[in-house]
This record gives sequence, structure tokens and C-alpha cells, in this order.
Amino acid sequence: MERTYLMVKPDGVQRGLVGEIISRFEKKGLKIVGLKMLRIPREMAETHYGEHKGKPFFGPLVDYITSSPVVAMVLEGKDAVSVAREMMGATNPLKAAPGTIRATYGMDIGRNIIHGSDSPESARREIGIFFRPEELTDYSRAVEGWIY
Ligand code: FUP
Repeated sequence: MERTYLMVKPDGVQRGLVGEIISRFEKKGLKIVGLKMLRIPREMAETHYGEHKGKPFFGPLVDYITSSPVVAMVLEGKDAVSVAREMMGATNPLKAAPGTIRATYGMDIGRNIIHGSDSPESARREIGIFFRPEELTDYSRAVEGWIY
């Protein structure tokens, strides 16, 4: 079963959207296998967003993501990466499809509420940055096969 890394960003936490966002993924059918709140250390943020190093928004992005706590989670399910990306919507909330998390709650590309891995490879990398293996819980749901 595929896993993805998701994170309610500082603006989502400060605006009281943590429960709402987790609830959307739970109701969709994704299973929570890891969950915690943390204040991201600067070095960890720079590693996480390493692909953007050198871009003009890199500094402000790292400042923002380290400015206050985030809620980090690992969700598991069939096609978890692409399911979560669809539910999040495009990076720029103004371009995100109606009903998606970013379209519903976001106003600004730099304050877009949520992060989600963009591929299974990114998911593995990002899960490794934010979670130790023993922090992830492996458990079965009652009816495996269709309750993901
Ligand atoms: P996404 O995968 O949708 O989170 O988007 P990216 O990995 O391309 O960008 C990571 C974060 O950088 C975004 F969530 C917001 C920020 N960003 C900007 O602030 N300005 C930009 O032009 C692009 C991205």
C-alpha cells in the first residue's frame, strides 16, 4: 500500500484548520499511520525544500515554514500520493480546482495551507526527513481490501 507525506503548514495551524484537513483525508479513505506536531528546525526545512534552493522564494519559504508549528502526517492507501495531491489542489490557490483544500482555504501561493509529496519517491524521502521508523504505526483495518 502506498504512503505519502502531508503537512498542515503554519498558516493552516494558526487558522485552526488542522482538524478540518485531517478529517477530509480520513473521510476520503486514507489511513493515518503517523501524526505529530513540530516546529521545523531551519536545517530540516532547507533539506525538505532542497529542490528549490537558489530560487527567489526559497528564503521566504524556509522563513515561513519554520515560523510556527506544523502538523506532519503519513497517510497510507491505494494511490495515496496522487489522491492527496488531487485533494490539495494546485500550488497557487487561485489556480486550484474548486473544492480542493487550497482553493477552499488558501489565498496566496506562499501561504497555501498544506504540503503533500508529489511522487512516491518524494514521499519516501520526505517521510524519512520527518519521521523515525518507530514513529510509524502498522495496523490493519477491519475489512482489508476495500477499506484502504
Ligand atoms: P507543491 O508541490 O504544490 O507544494 O509546490 P512546489 O513544490 O512547486 O513549491 C513548494 C512551495 O513553495 C509551495 F507550496 C509554495 C512555495 N512557492 C512559492 O512561494 N512561490 C512559487 O513561485 C512557487 C512555490
